[in-house]
Amino acid sequence: MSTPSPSSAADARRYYITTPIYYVNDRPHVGHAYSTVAVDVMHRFQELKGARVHFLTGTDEHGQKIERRAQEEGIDGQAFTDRMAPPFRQLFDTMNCGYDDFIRTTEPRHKRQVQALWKRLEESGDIYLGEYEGWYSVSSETFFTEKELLEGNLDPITRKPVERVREKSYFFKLSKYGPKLLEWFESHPDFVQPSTRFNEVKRFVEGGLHDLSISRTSFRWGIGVPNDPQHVVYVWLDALTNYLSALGLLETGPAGAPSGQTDLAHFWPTKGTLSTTRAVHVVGKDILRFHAVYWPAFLMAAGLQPPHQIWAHGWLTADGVKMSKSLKNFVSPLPLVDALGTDPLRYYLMRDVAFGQDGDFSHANLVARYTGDLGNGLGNLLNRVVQSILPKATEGRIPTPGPSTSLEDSLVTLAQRVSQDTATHYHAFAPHRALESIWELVSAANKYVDQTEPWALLKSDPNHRLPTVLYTVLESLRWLSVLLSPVLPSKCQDLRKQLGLPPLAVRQGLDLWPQAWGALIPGTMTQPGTPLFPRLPEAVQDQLLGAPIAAQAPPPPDNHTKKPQTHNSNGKPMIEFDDFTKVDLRLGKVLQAEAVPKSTKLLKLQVDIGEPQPRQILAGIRTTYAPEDLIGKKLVVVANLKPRKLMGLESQGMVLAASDDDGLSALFVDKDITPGVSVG
Ligand code: ME8
Repeated sequence: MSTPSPSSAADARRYYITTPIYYVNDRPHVGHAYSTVAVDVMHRFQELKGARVHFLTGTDEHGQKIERRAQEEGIDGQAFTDRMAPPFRQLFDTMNCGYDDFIRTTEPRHKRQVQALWKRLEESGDIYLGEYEGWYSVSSETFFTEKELLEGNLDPITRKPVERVREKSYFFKLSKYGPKLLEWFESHPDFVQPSTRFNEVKRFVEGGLHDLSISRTSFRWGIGVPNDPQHVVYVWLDALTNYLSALGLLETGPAGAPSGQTDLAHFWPTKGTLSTTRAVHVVGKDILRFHAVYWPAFLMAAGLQPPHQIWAHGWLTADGVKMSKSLKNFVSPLPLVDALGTDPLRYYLMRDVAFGQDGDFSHANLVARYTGDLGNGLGNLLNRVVQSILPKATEGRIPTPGPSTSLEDSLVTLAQRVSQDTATHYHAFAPHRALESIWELVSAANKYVDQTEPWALLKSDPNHRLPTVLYTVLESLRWLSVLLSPVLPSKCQDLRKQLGLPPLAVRQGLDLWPQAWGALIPGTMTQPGTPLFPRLPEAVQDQLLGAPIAAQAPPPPDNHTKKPQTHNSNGKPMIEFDDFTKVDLRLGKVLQAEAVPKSTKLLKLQVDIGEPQPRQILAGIRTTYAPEDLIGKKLVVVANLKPRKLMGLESQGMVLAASDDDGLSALFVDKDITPGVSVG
């Protein structure tokens, strides 16, 4: 039997892991959940291995983008950000992300640190006053050179228009740090992951660095530059400093010496603690340059150690285009959590997209992973043994195993290999690989049940072979409850409870990773509960499968090169007149309307569009219209859309409606026009 082993010195280290801090210009979406869940997975893995972890996330609340949004709302920046920040925290709570700290850049603790960092950069002689003239993108709060822009002076990432700026500005002597950065890259070959991204960073620095404008004078919503209140600190210098502020690193003490400060300050590496302290920033690839070039240069100038690693993951995309607040082509995570639960969404995000690469979000894959991997794979394995057989075989107690055969031996060997592989993959920030590896064990254990047929042994050999078989499956499930816990934290607690095990209790210096077979104690009472992943009701499946991605968006930019404009400002592809005439838009009159049972959104309409029989059309407008409001109304119908099924009912067209966050409005016609006439 195995007992948890004290971890090696390397695992007993401090581990500081951060997400980006997110702009609060809009509501959070599944992309923000993605980064934060990924960091949560790594944090939970490191804790299982006995590390002392500090996990930081938060919100980026200054800058012109936020100021403009606040002005649109007619409120000041503080009131606006106070309203916009909580949904981010709530989303991360809903996603069960166990962050240790949530920092907001409007907090006094952060402002003090930004001003302290500024003073250090000034003391090192790396700041001078000048004038900036060039392009600025408010949507990504970034300065761009002319050649980086897309056709039509568009930001290469957000595709929003950039603005010409000319104003007094303080500059940071970034150009001076090119050689030092290249030296750092050379001596820290893992500084940026994945390595292909590291190559891009190196090429960028090798191409020569320009000094960086680090203050703005044309707006006010930011942190004042010490001793020059006309200027606010550039929002990226402000934002990056959050990683130090949360540790209180610059609170006191001379440059480069975190000593004498809070214990948290020891999470930032110094030359003396490199082997025991790791600081890792996980970011999306869109913001790698800020983290891998500007940030280490600022830190070097301030006499501080750069972080250990920057991990740049890929994007969740819709039709190949990054989901983003500015393009509004994103999926909202909360309805998915309502439909499936938190852990299945975490699983999908970590499994379906290779970490480091882009991946299209797919409702169909989400449902397939839930039903297949989770329900039929893991859930079924537990169910087959703990629910179905154990109560009959042992009255629910863990049996004492007898001698093993080659079938058990090979399952144990496989479990041991899977455990090692899984740890390697988590270590390497490859949660998709870790899960692939874990599912080798899920499948092998299910196959073992098929081969050993415990339900037959219950009759033929209940006292000899059956206990060994049941113990083997139960112990496999115990291993799975640890291996999977970084990704499925609450389902694994449930799984452990059903196995009669206590929750996993992480402790610094204690390695809980499964190593030796046989820790389940015979005689322990199991507690069969409800299935881990109950079958999805058909209505929920239909709703998920019919769910649209909020808006269509243009194809990805081709590495910042200029391309002819193929999309309009709404991200829609430009079409020929002939394409437009293919759509048969017709005036329809609503004859009957009724709610679709079990659907909160759908109404079933019978619409006269000038044909002998009315058309049955399902319209997702129930949240705004009662059926009786619609009878006799004339609206615009797409009459040549191929029929499709929603909630088991055929929809033979589509009703046009406009919607935003606050609701929707169907496109009614206000004159008495004959049903069936073309609209165009
Ligand atoms: O850039 N797929 O904030 P932001 C995957 N405030 N991840 C995505 C994503 C997608 N489609 N969309 C967003 C900022 N993200 C700055 C950061 S850090 C000091 C300052 C995630 O609100 C991803 O991590 O634009 C990306 O880097 C981050 O959100 C950008 O969030």
